[in-house]
Amino acid sequence: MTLRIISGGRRGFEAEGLLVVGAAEIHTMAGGLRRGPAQGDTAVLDAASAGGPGSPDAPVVATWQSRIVAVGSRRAVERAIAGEGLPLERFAPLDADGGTVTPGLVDPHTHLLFGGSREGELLLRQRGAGYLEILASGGGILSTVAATRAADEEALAAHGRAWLGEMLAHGTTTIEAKSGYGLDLASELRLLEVAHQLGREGPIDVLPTYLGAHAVPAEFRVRPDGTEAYVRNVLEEQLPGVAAQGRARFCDVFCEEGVFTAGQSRRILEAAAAYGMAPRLHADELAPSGGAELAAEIHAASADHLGNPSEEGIAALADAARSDHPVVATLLPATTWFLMADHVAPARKLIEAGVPVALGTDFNPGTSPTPSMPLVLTLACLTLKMTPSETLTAATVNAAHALGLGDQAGSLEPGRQADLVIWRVPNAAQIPYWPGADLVRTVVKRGRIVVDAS
Ligand code: IZC
Ligand code: ZN
Repeated sequence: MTLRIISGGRRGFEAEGLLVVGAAEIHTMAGGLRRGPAQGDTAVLDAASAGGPGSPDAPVVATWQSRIVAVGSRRAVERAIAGEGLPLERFAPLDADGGTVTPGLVDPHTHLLFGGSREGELLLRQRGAGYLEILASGGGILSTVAATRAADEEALAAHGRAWLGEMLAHGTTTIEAKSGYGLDLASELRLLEVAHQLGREGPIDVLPTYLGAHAVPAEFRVRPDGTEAYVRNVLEEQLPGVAAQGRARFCDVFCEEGVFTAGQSRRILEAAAAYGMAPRLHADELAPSGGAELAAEIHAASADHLGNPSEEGIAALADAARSDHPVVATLLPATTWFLMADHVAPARKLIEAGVPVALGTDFNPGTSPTPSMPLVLTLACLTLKMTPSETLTAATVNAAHALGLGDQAGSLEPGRQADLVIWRVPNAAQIPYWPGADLVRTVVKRGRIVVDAS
């Protein structure tokens, strides 16, 4: 097999049409954010019940330039193309060869950009050290901060480009990328700028999030009022600077016992919202810390991790799900797995309570060094007891909603971005079923073939 990643240069390039034919299944994810029993509804069109992949009733997807034109039976799609006045002969056939078609995967929680690596912590944890214990002794996030501050823009961009290539090869077409390894204004701005530029470069769309409140940096730790002084630095110096730069779409805080309290997180996220950065948060990753409750209270776009939320926190997210401001629960099972944690996110409880669930990699050098969303789907099935269909929803339409992109990405519907993956398996249940296998055959981003492993 030859894998060809054809990245870069999407701006200014106009693809013409593609007609994706020969799929055994097309999971359209049409119909918006999913919750409760609908979490597992992937709005699938299958060829077998339409007379086989060669039949005029078999499902196809048509894209024109950067958008989806139509999805449905070949007959209906050709009619729709004609109805739009588009030239059918300029739609190049793309043969899925009996594979499965899904929207491009959306990874709504990554720490894409950092210097260095932390493989040493794996050994420390195997010998019994705790995550927060390693952080308190100056390791963990703080060791990545030292390496990141020492890295220039070029080095960070080269690192980001390489990992984005990995993500693309695993079927991811849109990501969120947090800062949070600079922890001073200049370094945070550098991370946000590089994330923004990598998104412009393409083909993956990159949405930058400001995470200045990821940890208290070493220069503040030596002060008796260190945490509070750093929170004031975030509020008075970093947030205005980040707002003036204009790159960050979201603001995030590591709301966790021993890191930032719910009260400190609220002050930061409310100030950020006033600057136009929508709130999302690291909520109750390790211990119940009021993160889920805060996410519901401030109408966060998403509450992430939820490895150990309180019952009240789950109830608050369930109430939010019934309101006009549903908070997406973004679960990160690769992290609990890699930390060998004794808690995992209560995915079944959340789904049964009607909370919309998304999945992300949490790609970072300490607790989840994997760029692979398919691996995350496997871990969600095995450790969170989500069904394969629920995981696919979580990695597409619900993840897009967690990023405020529900009307652009995460589903195959007319008008949405033409972001899709052809998987070399005959049904979507096999995507999490072969962990570690390379199942991506073709990736299309904004109507262009950007990975071709056929
Ligand atoms: O570098 O340890 N939990 N932030 C919050 C992380 C994990 C990333 C890290
Ligand atoms: Zn994270």
